[in-house]
Amino acid sequence: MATFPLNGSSVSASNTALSLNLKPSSHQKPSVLVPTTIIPSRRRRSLLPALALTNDLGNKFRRARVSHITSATMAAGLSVGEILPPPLTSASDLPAIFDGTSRLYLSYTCPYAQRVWITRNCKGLHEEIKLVPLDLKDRPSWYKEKVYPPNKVPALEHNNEVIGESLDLMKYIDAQFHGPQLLPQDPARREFAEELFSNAGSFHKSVSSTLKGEGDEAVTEAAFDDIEAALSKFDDGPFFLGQFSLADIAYAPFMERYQPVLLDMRNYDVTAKRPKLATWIQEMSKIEGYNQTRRDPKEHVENYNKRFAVILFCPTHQKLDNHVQGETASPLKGFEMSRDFSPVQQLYS
Ligand SMILES: N[C@@H](CCC(=O)N[C@@H](CS)C(=O)NCC(=O)O)C(=O)O
Repeated sequence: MATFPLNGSSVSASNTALSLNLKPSSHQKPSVLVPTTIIPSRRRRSLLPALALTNDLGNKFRRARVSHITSATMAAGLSVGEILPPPLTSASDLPAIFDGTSRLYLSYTCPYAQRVWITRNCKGLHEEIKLVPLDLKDRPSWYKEKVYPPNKVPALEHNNEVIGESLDLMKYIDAQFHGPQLLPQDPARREFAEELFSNAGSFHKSVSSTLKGEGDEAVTEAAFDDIEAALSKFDDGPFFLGQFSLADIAYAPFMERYQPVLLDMRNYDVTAKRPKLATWIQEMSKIEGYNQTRRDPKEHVENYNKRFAVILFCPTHQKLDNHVQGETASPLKGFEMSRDFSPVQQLYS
């Protein structure tokens, strides 16, 4: 079994991020959704400040050509770039709640919210479900008081109710709204989808415990081996259920983070000796409804490094001094400045 080397040779990146260069769909209103092709890239940068799409890596996501389009991506708005609203803060007013508008309360950086956002995009519901992003670090008090008492994202306001929990919301949106069905009818595939949904939490726990330095690395190895095995179950397509489905959406935000973070922090390539996973990552990068939500892998790496810096020995970089413990800003500042992202960058060049 392969290990997580703390030092060692560079990891070969077997996948390349691609994205789409397709024609805008006709049903969207230009006031909200603007074809990316008509926005000069500099202007786009100023329009989309919160997104990874503002940087060079992000722009690469938009440029490549697609070779395989699922029915879901066909309805997903394709190259139409949505102008994302800025996150609401404690200074922002409560939206006109229960006025008949369907609203998805989310954070652009939350992987759970990202699941629901991808579902909305892949069903082509950009007009029907309005995005209401929150700044989780400076959350408006009305969110807990008037919108969603658990005070978490995602939450969906629909039919005079507000409901939460990402896996439930994905299924709810798929069942209640129009657009391509993102779960197949076949009972065996549906059953397997449920199995994958219930295993998603333990997959996340296994990997994050390794990243925190708490868990046995073999557990994380086994978790990725399980993913490889799951991707082998149906051979009529590269996705978990053969064709693209909610099962892929449930895992994509986590894989988006774990692939670059494990590569950077542990010099561990999740796709090595896992050809199905390598292909899955590549095929996912062609799903425009997903790409619209995706963030820069460097940002994920920086975020995880900040979260885990006090407990981790980072193999490719200097060990942080003990005095970092209990502090945040100043010692980490120098650390961030010295980051070398070349292994992560290789994944996407
Ligand atoms: N089980 C929930 C988890 C949602 C969740 O933990 N969201 C985080 C952001 S990624 C959150 O809202 N945290 C705010 C808090 O806990 O105060 C789901 O799947 O929707």
